[in-house]
Amino acid sequence: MSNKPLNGIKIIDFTHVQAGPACTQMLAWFGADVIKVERPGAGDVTRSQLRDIPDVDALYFTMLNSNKRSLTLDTKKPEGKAVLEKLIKECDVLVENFGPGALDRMGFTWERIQELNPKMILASVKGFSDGHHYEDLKVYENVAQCAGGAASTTGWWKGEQSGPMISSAALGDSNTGMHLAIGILTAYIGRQQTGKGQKVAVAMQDAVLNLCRVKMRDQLRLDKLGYLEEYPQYPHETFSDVVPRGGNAGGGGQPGWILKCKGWETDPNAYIYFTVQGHAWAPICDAIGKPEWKTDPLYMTPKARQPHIMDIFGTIETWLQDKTKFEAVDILRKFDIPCAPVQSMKELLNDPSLRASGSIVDVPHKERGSYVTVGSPIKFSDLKPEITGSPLLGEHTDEVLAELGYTKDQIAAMHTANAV
Ligand code: CAO
Repeated sequence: MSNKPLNGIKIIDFTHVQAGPACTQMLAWFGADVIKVERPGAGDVTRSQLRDIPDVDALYFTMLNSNKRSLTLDTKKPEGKAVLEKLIKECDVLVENFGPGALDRMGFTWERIQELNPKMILASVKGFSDGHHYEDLKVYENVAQCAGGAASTTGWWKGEQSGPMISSAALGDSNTGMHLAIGILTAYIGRQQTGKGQKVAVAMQDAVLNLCRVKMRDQLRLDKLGYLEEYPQYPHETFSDVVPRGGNAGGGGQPGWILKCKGWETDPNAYIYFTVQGHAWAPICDAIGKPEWKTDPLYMTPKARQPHIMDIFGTIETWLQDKTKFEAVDILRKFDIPCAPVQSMKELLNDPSLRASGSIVDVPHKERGSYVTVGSPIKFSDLKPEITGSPLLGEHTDEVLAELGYTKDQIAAMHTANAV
């Protein structure tokens, strides 16, 4: 394998489920040696969750753990603890996302870790930050979306479907992992200056809130003004004192909505997202065959359009009714209108551009043959991440123990201690 920028960085990957594994997987793609420490017998719970093939690692696991090595250790037993101690002495980073206090209960407090290796960077994901009044809570994705402000500001504000809504994007899990990766690399660069490690923590609530900062912006504006002019409630409905849910509204300075295209009656994704950029009004009128709107005072300015923006979207939908989402985008792109088809997972899986860019890749796997996964969304001019298959449970136990100096007999004894 060719040289990668993170070659030489050794990471103990004491993570499970999604938030931690997404972080360490990305660091592994960029060259770090990521050793996943797993409980003997079962390993990361995602190995067996939502399986599509009996007795084979689930896609939930394979898609979050590529490019890693797997070491099985019972870190509650003395033999396992001893190996973990050796690893801590030899590695640069320990990443974990256990429930609050689990690492301390195992005997690996921050003080102990520093004693073993003052250069160690300890990186943690928790639901809430240290000292937070909910710091003791265990947290999964949707819990974080609720705690971090995403759920209260997503969804419909009236009608049968109203109520807080969860996004399918992993704002709590993978997003927190990405924040943690930035923290780890920052601490690593810091260590080059100081020679010392440090503790890096990202709370899922904070990572969600960080992505919701424009909604906090809206709360502050609402507090001052009493209304939010870009929300669909404006100007015909009343605002309460909290940011309302805006359905599919643009959310920024330009109105937008999801519009039906040809076939929407049977295809759940026959829609496009359409954005009305203020300065692109003339091309929009030309594109949808309404040139007279360019000079009509009821349509000429964003302010004039806002009171009947939903009717304008209705007219655009009429224009769309004989066009598929792809045909529509092909027309609108010629007019420089920001828009996109609503893409299904099936369409994304088969998208030749995503394959060509490496954003979707096929990787070999010892038991599956191969599996499709989402590749690196970060592209470099001098680095092409090669995505390799996820490890089988304990696949690299002997190899890692040997690297730590264990003899064949000691490794055999470890297998006996690991036996469940
Ligand atoms: N050997 C022995 N014991 C091990 C082990 C190993 N190799 N690996 C883990 N364990 C033990 C831990 O020591 C801990 O034991 P105790 O609770 O007795 O101290 C236990 O396994 C793991 O506990 P947990 O609290 O992490 O696991 P859980 O399934 O009850 O909770 C989760 C899962 C995700 C809710 C919790 O880990 C959590 O809140 N993590 C922080 C936030 C987070 O990352 N959430 C997102 C997960 S991605 O969706």
